Amino acid sequence: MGERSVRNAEVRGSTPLISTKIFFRKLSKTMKRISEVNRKTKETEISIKLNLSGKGEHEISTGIPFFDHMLTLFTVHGFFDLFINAVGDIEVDFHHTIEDVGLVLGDTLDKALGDRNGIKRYGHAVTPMDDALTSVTIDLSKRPFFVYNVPHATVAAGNSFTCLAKEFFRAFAIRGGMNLHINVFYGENEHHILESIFKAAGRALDQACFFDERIAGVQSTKGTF
Ligand SMILES: [Mn+2]
Repeated sequence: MGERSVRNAEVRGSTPLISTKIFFRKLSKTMKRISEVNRKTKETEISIKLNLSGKGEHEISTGIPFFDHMLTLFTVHGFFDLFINAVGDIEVDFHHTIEDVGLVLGDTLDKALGDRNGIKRYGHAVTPMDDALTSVTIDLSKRPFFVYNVPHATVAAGNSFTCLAKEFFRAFAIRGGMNLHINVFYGENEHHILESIFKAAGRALDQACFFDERIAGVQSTKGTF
């Protein structure tokens, strides 16, 4: 039943087959949740577009190939569509660019989520990658908190990235208004550990952003986040 027939039914004074409130709740489940944020500082210039109801399509360029690889895993396993163009002072080191992508992605997420009505709010995923096993738990409560329990890898990735990933996720959690717990149970290869983290993060966030038709308003006994 379309919006017009709902309206027509109301105009005619008859009882519509579907209430306007329910109709708009149904509409909100199918509409695209898209946002765009651009940010320029003396250290980085970043442009991000995000569609939370996507298909895993991506175009990611940060100037840091390993980071692009991780963000691609996050996008594909979270079924987001993500466009990132980041130009940063990577001649200094990767820190500014990685942290700032986290900040802007957090802002983009917050914007795409809007009032956060009707979403499950919580998401949890446990994801293996060869020798590594990671759990990521998310609460999109607008109460930012960040826990990062990641063991020191004995086999490092090309450039050690575990500390930089921490900066990315901390910035993402704070600006995205989420409680984010990353717990790596075990793993020895840093590349595998990080893959399991980014995949689990995508899967957990997909779950937390998912609409549940039983939820009216926000999923909180307070009635607000
Ligand atoms: Mn890989």
